[in-house]
Amino acid sequence: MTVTIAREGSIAVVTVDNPPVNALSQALRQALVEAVVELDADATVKAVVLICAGRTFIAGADVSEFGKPPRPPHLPDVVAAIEGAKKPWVAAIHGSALGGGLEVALGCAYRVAVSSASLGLPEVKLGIIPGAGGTVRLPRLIGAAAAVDLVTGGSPVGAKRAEGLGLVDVVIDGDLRAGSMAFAEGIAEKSLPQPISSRAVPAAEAGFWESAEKAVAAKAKREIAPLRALASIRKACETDFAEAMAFERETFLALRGSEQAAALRHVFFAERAAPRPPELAGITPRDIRSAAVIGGGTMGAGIAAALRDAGLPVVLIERDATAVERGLANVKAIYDGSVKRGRLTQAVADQRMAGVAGGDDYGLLADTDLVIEAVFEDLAVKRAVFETLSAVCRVDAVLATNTSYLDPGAISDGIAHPERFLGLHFFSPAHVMKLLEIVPTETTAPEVLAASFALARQLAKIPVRAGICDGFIGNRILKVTRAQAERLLLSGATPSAVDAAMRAFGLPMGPFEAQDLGGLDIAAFQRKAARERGETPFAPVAERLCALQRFGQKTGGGWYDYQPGDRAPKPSETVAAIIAEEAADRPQRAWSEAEIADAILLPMVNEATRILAERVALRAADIDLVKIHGYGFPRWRGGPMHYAEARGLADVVAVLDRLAAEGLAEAPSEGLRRAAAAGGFSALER
Ligand code: 3H9
Repeated sequence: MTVTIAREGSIAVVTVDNPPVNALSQALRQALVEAVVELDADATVKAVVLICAGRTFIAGADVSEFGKPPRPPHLPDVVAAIEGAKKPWVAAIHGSALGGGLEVALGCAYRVAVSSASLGLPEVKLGIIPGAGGTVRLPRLIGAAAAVDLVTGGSPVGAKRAEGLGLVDVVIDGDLRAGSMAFAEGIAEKSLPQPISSRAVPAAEAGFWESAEKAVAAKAKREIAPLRALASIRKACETDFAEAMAFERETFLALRGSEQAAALRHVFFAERAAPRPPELAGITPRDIRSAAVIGGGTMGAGIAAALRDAGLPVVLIERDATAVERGLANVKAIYDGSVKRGRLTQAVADQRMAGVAGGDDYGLLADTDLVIEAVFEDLAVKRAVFETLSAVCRVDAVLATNTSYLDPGAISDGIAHPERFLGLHFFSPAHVMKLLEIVPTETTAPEVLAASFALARQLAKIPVRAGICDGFIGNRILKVTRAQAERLLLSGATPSAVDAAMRAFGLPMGPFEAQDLGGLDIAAFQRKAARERGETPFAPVAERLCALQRFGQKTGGGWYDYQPGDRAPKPSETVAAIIAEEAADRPQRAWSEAEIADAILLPMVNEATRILAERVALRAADIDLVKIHGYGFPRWRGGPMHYAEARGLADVVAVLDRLAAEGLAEAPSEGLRRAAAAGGFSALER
């Protein structure tokens, strides 16, 4: 970390250089306070420009320090020192001024920014609230309503919008350093503006806080930080500066130590680590500048849209001209939807669509860098596709299958140059869902694997490496979720009770509602394949529902009944009767919500631990990312593995032992017992 001070005439330039993102470590905080003292004492200096080296302005407090006791100088004091400086400080912003970075900028007398910069207070996304005056100074600068939006939502705004809000004084065109120096010279002789801390608090309209509270609560669901942030802004608008600062700091410190903040921090670092697995360090990825998708169904069209959104030209291959047309129409429907929802302008949608070429001739792929197959889940069909691809594509093209259950090794068996092949498992809808399971085979070359991680970054997806097994990481755990949900039905719980318990835990939907939405036929198809492999999947009730053609919402009934045109699930007498028959000779018991959640989640953790012990997943945090980004596991719970560790693995083992004794779950695996004895899953991450 370095903070350097240069003097150019009467302007001092303080440059912060603390890679990678100029986070406010203790050393940086100290250096900033020292810079204020030094420049206050220098009579030749009339104004100060605070600028950052590297890719961004100060991106916030150093999140890695959050688990430790705070060390002085504390950030509120640093901001107060800058605000109290005798010379005007000008924050010169490029990249992102986030969290503590924006709070430092709010301590400055002025803020200027390049147009590509963004500014925000994302603390709620980390389960905390701003802790250095963000909730107190911001409403004084831009008003209560705008402050509430910015702080409780946590999303940054661009420089232009920030200028409109009064958060940025000037947007600089061209070179930031030169532009901010010129700005500083312009204000150097003026008297200091009134510090934000001593400006009047804005008055809110009658009923403002009540309606804000309703809106924030509805959006935050079970996350605690957004409402606490709102309370802190309200305090700032209703009391004096010092009292509001004390309230903010107290709330910040309390939340910093909360379970939700620990979980969200865990996810924050897991997400940032995901695109750069250490085992691929130093490997140069193959270049991917063009792509093709085989199959224009829902999945293929979604993948094509995802690739286009990342700027790659795409060729969509289908069997014949009619299928090509249908495939292109599927992609177009995605873009039409984006325009309708206001996510894209018509012009951008047209431009994206124009970059998708359709065809039924594999010869179009002779020079394509990446081909992703998304045809029907049938081994013979997929093998035939790759036989053709291996003949027509360049030997260094990356060839990928989007299979979700088949063995990628079997799909690629016999192709020429198998080192270019791997599995890329997208989740539906592929242009929306963040997760990408990357599944190398035994022969996949490291630079092909690296190319897939680079691709994920380009697609703004979260990549997780998965080993080959039935369902890879996510769907293998999903099978356990569903089996446990059925076990509960046979021992006294109802579909509604199970779904309600999982929603209460924080999932957006329970397992039965989710199956009704997605369709029961897909899982039935997979169970059939499993039985053909000699396995005995457990789904006695689901099998009977499928035999009655109750495939879910699309057939007007599944685990629930549905009235035509109404997606609201109604408990079904047919289903209740089937459950009663299947449960006839099993012991029945009452289930509380917490017990239901345990009976589903802890067996999922048990399976996930096997996945880790077998090296199908390399890190416990990867499994958390899979469940959060592919299956709606609540982010603020940190994922199933973090949840289990935070709860205590010894307790997880004890509950599983009890469930196993009642025949309601499998016993804890040897790996889980080992992790519990060692105090964490890192014991299994060799
Ligand atoms: C806060 O400020 C609280 C205050 O109100 C109160 C204080 C009292 N700390 O994302 P990238 C690392 S809360 C530590 O890939 P990009 C990251 O782990 C904070 N490390 O880069 C990664 O490390 P590695 C509010 C951080 O260019 C590397 O930087 N601020 C932090 O795609 C590159 O990250 C935020 O929440 C941090 N704050 O995106 C900002 N931030 O190379 C969070 C990043 O070892 N950060 N790292 O894997 C971001 O949104 C993005 O990192 C940013 C750059 C947009 C800045």
